[in-house]
Amino acid sequence: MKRISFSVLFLASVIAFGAVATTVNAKSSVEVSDTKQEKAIVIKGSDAMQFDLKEIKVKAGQKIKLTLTHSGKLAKAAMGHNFVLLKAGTDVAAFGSKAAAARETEYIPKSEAASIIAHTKLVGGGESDTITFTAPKKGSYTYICSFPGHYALMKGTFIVE
Ligand SMILES: [Cu+2]
Repeated sequence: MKRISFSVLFLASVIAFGAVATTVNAKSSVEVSDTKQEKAIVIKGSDAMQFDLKEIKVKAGQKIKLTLTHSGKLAKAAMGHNFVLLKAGTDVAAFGSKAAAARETEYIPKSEAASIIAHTKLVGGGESDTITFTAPKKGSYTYICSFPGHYALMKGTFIVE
């Protein structure tokens, strides 16, 4: 009698465990297919030293295809723009001054590579550049244009949900 009730209990727990495992599997597969969807973003930089987007929202782990377009007419040397996504906790002012001195690498300072998640190349009027990268973990990140003097105005928040 004792033996029978034990095996019934065992069987019940196997069924219960199986149900939990199925639920977990179903949920993670939904999340995976969600983040696998590539997100296309187009951001514009103007001759008035402005980005048209002040905020970009994506999901953690999502594949991002970002295009920066210079909607103006001014040359790269006078009004160049790039898109630089910085790691959380980066001192934007300190990064900006290092970037301003990195003219030979189009204002992407090699010494600060560890602070950069992704960046486009520098573009002039009418040009564009597209990059792909994977969204970092949940959080709030800052993106800037690192052309000298631009980050004060050309700055936005990259929100990962
Ligand atoms: Cu700029």
